[in-house]
Amino acid sequence: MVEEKKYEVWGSKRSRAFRVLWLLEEMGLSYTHHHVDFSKKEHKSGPFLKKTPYGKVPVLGVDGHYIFESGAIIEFLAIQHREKEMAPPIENFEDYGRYLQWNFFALTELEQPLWLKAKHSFALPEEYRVKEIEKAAFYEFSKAIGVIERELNGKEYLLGEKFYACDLLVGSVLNWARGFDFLDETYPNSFDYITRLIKRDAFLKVKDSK
Ligand SMILES: N[C@@H](CCC(=O)N[C@@H](CS)C(=O)NCC(=O)O)C(=O)O
Repeated sequence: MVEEKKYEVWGSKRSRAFRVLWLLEEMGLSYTHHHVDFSKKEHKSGPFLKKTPYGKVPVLGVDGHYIFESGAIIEFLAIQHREKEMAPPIENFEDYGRYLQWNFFALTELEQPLWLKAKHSFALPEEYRVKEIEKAAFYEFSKAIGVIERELNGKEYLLGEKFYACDLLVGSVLNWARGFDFLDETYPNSFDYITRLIKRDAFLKVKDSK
């Protein structure tokens, strides 16, 4: 178990770094946040590429070591600080399995259609963008959100009564979907869920920070 570690997070809160900052706030861990200015290509600069060869955010730093990939960072923090109860105990076969399942589902099934839309709207160089792909992205997202919608029926959180990091990961993707007009009251359980999650103190603390 990690005690009194001082974490550093690189990445704008408008990027996937938000989910890492949100988790650190939920856990009450101290950290330093470094903005990375894409317009100045700071993410492709020498010092930044020493932290991550991929030149993308978020990056978590601790004790001179660096981790990239938001999902890995979230799992790392949740397990290193398991006393914060952001993941079910790993000995709890059923809950820990379902927790991991939703983390992976968030990143591979829910997020990818949104990322596909984003890449073909603004992230890729113009010559690689295929505008028509949005229809396929929406279709794929609809299938994935249907699973979340059914899972949340009569439940506060994905695993029941308790908020875990899988809610944070799924929530951060659903918040993105809301911004893309991919998620509205057509999916009432998911819409209520994300409306609840974005009112959490830790979420608001990051959102309202400078
Ligand atoms: N799978 C990665 C994706 C990281 C990623 O694409 N980050 C974006 C910001 S949200 C980025 O750094 N983009 C800059 C670039 O692609 O050059 C993760 O979840 O951390």
